[in-house]
Amino acid sequence: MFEKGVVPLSGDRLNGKGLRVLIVHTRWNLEIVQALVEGTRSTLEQNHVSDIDVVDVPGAFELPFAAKRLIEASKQSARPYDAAVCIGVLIKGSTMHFEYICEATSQGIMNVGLQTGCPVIFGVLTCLNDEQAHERAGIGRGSSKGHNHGIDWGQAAIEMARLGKTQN
Ligand code: INI
Repeated sequence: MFEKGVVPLSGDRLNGKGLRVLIVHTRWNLEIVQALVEGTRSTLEQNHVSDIDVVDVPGAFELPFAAKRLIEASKQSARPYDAAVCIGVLIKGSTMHFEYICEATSQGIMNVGLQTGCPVIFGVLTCLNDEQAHERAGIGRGSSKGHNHGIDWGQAAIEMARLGKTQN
């Protein structure tokens, strides 16, 4: 049977021991964003990542800039970040410029990863309405609470951080 979504990893590929991870999140749509940050953070912790920094910015448009600055600054320290997760929620209808922000944010986040060499996870929900956004953060108000995508982003951060480390 077809199962939608990513096939989860298990075993050592999900072992985050010794990794340092940055979470940058927006204050736009904060109730939903907080659930996603918690999903990401608890997944990292459950998989033995003990060094996690959490920084907030106003909106999704600011995520790439902040991630790039913080990743670059960490390279001057004894422990550079091994991965970053950018988290935000864009809801169509809340703004006329939804499409522009989605485009700029997704391209920006991809570029930060490629330019810095630090894997950056795209933790931005782009939703048609509030209901979809709540469900994708695991806080749906209908019969199903949905699935918290922060869990997937935490796992992706560990997988990609480990990939980065084995290539060096
Ligand atoms: N930022 C978001 O993170 N989510 C949104 O839904 C949103 N809407 O709807 O406008 C949003 N806008 C703000 C934008 O990201 C910037 O913070 C702002 O334009 C200042 O640069």
